[in-house]
Amino acid sequence: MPHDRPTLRQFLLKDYRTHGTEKDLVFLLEDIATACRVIASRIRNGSFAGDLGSAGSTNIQGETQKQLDVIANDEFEGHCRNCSRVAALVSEEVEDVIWLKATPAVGDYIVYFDPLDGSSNLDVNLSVGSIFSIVQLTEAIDASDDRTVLRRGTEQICAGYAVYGPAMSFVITTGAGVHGFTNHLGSGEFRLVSRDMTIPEETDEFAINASRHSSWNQPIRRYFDECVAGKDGPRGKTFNMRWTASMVLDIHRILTRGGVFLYPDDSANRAQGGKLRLLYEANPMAMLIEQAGGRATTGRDRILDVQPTSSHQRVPVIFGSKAEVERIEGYFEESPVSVGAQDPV
Ligand code: P6P
Repeated sequence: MPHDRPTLRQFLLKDYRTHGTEKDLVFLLEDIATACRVIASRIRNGSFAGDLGSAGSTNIQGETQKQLDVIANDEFEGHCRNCSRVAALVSEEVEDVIWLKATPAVGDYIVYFDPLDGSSNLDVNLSVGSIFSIVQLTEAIDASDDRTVLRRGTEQICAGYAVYGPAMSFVITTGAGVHGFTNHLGSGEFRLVSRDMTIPEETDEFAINASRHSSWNQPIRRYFDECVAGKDGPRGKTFNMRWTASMVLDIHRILTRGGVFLYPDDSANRAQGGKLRLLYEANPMAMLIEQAGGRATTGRDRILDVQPTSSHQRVPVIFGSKAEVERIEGYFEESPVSVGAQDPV
């Protein structure tokens, strides 16, 4: 029993005393952690409960929803409703903003979440995750106007994710570093295992879906081609590649040992702005990456500075080890192509 390691509540209450994290936020994070534990159990028992496979519906993204996408969404929504300070929810799986209060007040929270990231891995028993972040209102807002949830990533006060893997991880930041917890099966508690997770500035490991090479723009193709050219190429060293088809897992690896994750816009997704969604995928991960000493960019702009224009807006993402991301940003600066525009032929 890892009794010498603080539980999530003990850690957050200490955070409350030292960094002024509000008790309502502590209890909301505990509710989100509980939702993740329930989701983990539904995944592990999915085969027996008939929870695997398609829900027979499509989400706003035009993606076929898995039953567990819907189950995970309902768990997040249900647990966030326990907190009287949550004014609104923005979910990958729900087209409209879910308003929980008719008159949101200063100090209330907006919770953004991707309840099940990488769900295409479920049917083949590969790991998946959940992503969330929280904004606190500094002014009263109009609950009849969905545009009031369109907040820059710099407004997030908290971000985190769960990994449903061989062990269950729960990683969070409240703006004072990134801290990792593991679910202890015996007690059911999340206990601290990684304090102040830090991304090494250099790396020789990248994550990208290389099958999309022919549709990337020039800066991305240049970066990838130089990496795979190995020690005889311009980088003068050998690189390793990973691709898990679940961003949460790739980011957890990067927070643990460094690396760079790229999901650039390409000729197939450029009209939509890219693949990954800004509010509940890119922004939470960007906060975590920066809090751990890494960089998070679209190629030309800091992710956290992007002003959202719609709830399900997509952006190109490049996350990870500072020196590697800066190199890629340099390639964009040297290239006439702008993010979102077609490569010059
Ligand atoms: P592809 C999962 O659907 C996701 O949104 C990310 O978690 C993941 O990195 C990416 O899409 C995988 O995309 O094109 O490789 O299936």
